[in-house]
Parts: sequence; structure tokens; C-alpha cells
Amino acid sequence: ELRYPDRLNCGTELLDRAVERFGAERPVFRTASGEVWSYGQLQGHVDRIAQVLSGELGVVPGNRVLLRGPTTPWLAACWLAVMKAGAIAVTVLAQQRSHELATMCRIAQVGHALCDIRAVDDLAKAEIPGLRITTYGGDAPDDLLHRSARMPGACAAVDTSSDDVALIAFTSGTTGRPKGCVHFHRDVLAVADTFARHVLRPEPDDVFAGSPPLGFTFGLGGLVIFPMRAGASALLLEQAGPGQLLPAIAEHRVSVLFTAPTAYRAMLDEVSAYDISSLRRCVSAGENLPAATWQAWYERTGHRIINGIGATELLHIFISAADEAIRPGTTGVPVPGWHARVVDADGQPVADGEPGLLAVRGPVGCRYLGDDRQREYVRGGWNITGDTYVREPDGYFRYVARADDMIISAGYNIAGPEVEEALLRHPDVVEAAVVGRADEARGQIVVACVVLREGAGKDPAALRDFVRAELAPYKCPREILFLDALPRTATGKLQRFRLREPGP
Ligand code: 3SK
Repeated sequence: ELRYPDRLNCGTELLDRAVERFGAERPVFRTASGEVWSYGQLQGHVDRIAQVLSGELGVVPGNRVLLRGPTTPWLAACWLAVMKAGAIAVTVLAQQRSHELATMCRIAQVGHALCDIRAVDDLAKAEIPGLRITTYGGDAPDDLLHRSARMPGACAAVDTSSDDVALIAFTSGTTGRPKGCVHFHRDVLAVADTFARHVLRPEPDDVFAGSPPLGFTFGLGGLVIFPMRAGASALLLEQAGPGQLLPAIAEHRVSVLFTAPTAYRAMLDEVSAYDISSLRRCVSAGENLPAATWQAWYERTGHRIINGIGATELLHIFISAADEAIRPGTTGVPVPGWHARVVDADGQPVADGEPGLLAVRGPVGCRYLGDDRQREYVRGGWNITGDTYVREPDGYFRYVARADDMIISAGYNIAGPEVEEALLRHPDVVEAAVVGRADEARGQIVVACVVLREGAGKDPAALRDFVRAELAPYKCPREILFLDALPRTATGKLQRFRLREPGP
């Protein structure tokens, strides 16, 4: 079991402790343009920003500070400064617009914002009552970075309790109604001391990079918390689509990659054109990783993807496996420190091999901010993630579907992801989403929405024959729709509900 001292500031633990242990000269952040920040430089910037916060801006412990901007060392420095000032970081995505920002600020009672000058328009337009916006990266004399440059330097962090709130991270799920998830200082360290320490096992010379933004806890963990806890460095990419990741890996000798299944699939065709010999670890989360994608990446690169399931509610990954422990087609086993089981609608464990709801318990728990949906998520002390899973007799957890994604057609239960996996084995299919659409005769019918490789011909009958050769006929899509792209949230999650209505 993890034990932390009663008084604990995660900013101090991640930054000042790393300077003590690994030295001020070690690199911590790199950028695409070749800029390198050392731990010592970062500490100087963070301490000065923390002084602006506590001094000129009047931020006191417990105040909520919104952070908004592309993935840069300055955004990471602002996050660490909020930690050291004992305030609460409210992380949002650069893609979120005025209306969404206003909702999140209202829920989290945000009073201050530190915002990259390039991302300020939508925030300013939101006209959030009482919000004081301070921009960084601009030329104005009151720019945060000009103000912080005038500060004296080193400062001690506010003496926080290990269970003082450090972070409010928003999840909109795939349906769009945001929920603020409250996390403590100890939670920030707990995700590094469970998933990163036991599964990822980073080393100080590792260079991390990836696509999730810092406003998504997948990215905050993978690009700030985990590298810093290990004394390693991270390449922070403002543009981190599949097209940018491969050249960045080659140029910056990236060794630990965090991205989602879609990006692994999108990189398959190009990967052999790049020198990726520096890669040591490839992590996939954010969505289920189909066995076909795992296998294709393994065949092309020789790398065994570390699959994982995480949640904003629980901060990071809680089921995973690495190296020889990986069983393709499964997510893995509970990360040391975490417990998982599969339960029925009453919360009772179901037998191994039977599908049910995934229930998880560990060092981080779901605490929604003023939201009744807490009752659905936490039941009997277990966090119910909303995923349907099977626990195999060997203890591995296999994803079936999101609990509300099961299709019931003519009395048959059909898991959309199983049909998607079959479609993805077809050489012309790049992306697939399978949903149920209302049908008078059958209750629902199976509809597949498919993105084809460039130049491939649209042949629904051939695709249906292909699936029928792989799966029981009742799982075969009745309709196949060809799309240019699948609808996704800002964090890359598939929005199935948008495919359920007739139309695209
Ligand atoms: O939402 C997710 O899927 C996720 C995955 C890994 C780490 C964190 C999160 C929120």
C-alpha cells in the first residue's frame, strides 16, 4: 500500500526533489524547435511564477486557477507553479470553446486563469464573471513571463496536506456534459508510483513524447508527472498528430511514446520510413486497443504496445501489462496498488469468463464536484467505470464494450468493438465504429461506419462477406456507411452517440 507523509506538496516532490536527486543540469523539457529546459531552469521559472500568483495576483491556497494553452514547457511550468502556490489547477483543452469554458469555470468556481496568449480569445469571449485572466507568451508588460522575470527567484512551496486538492480535471465523457474530477496532491504521485513505477518503469535517460495534451490527465501523467518523477525528460509537442510523431521520435530520440490506438493505426504505413530505434516503450490508452492494431504495430516495429485503461476520474492507468506479461487482445491485469473485478448490475462479482461491469478500487478515487452522477460511478466503495469487461480465468481483463455500447439485435447481444476488430483486419479499413440503430423489426440493427484507406474502393458487400467469414452471421453489419473521419471528442474518444442517429 502507498503511504505518503501527511504534509506533502506534489510540486515540490516532482520538481525540487528531482533537482536534489538528479541535479539541476538534467534536461526536463524539450521542444520541436530544439529548445531544452533543465530541471534547474524549470525550477527558477516555476518559483517566479508561483511568486506572481501568491503576490501580485493574490492567489491563496484553495483558489482555482484555470490553465489553458498548447502543450509547451510554459504550460507545464504554470501547472507546477499552481501546485507550489498551494492553489488548485483546473486543466482544460486548447480546443474547448467559450461555452464549454464558461460551464467548466462555473462548476469549478474558477477565479484566475493563466492562458497562452494564442488561446485567449475564446476564454475572453466567454465573459466569465469575476475571472481574472493573465496571459503568457505575449509582448505586453503585464504578461506573466515579464512579471515573473522581475521576481527574486527561489521560493518554498506552500505547506499543503497530502489530501489538499491539487487538481480539478474535467471529463465530458463521450456525451458532452462535463464533470469536474477532484484530485489530491497525493493522487498526483500515486499514479506515478503505481502505473509508471511498476509497469512503465522509466529511466532517467528516457525521453517521453506523445499526443495527449496536458489538459487531459493521460497527457499530464505521460508528459509531466511520470518523466519528472523519474528524473527523465519530455519532448512537448504543440502539434502532435500521427504525422508529427514519427519525425519527432526520429529527430529527438524519443524512447517512451504515449498515444492512442487511432494514432498507432495511422502511423503504420509510414513507420518504416523513420528511424525509431530509440523507442523503448509504446503506451496506448484513451480507447480500447484492438488486437489487430497491436499485432500490426508489433510486426512493423518489433515493439509490444503496453495497453492500458485509465480514466480522468481515477487520474491515470489502473489496468495494464508490459513486456512478457502482455496478452494481446486484453488490457492486462490490475496495476500493483489497484484492484479490479467484474460485477453485475447489483455490484455482485460475476464468474470469470462472464461479461459485466468493470469495478476498480485503488489509491485514487472518483470525486465529482457537485455532481449527482457520483452515485452511479462509486458504488459500495468501487469505481464503476462504465466499461463492460470479462475477467479471463488467468486473471487478465478483456474489454468488451462501453456498457452503453452493447447492441441488442433480434435478441442477440453484440459488442460493437468485436465487429470493429473484425473490420480492422480488412486491409482497406483504417477506422471502424460499429453501433446499433433503432429498427422496428429487430429492436436494433448493426451499423458499421468505416473509414477506408486512401484510394480503396467502396464495396459494402465485400466488407460484409469479410466480417461474415470472421464472426457469427448475426454480428455482421446490416448497413455499412463510408465516412471521411469518425466523430471524436477533443481527447480523441469516439462519439458513438453521433453515429446512432440515421444520417451520416
Ligand atoms: O480516459 C482515458 O482513457 C485515460 C487513459 C489513460 C490515462 C488517463 C485517462 C483519462
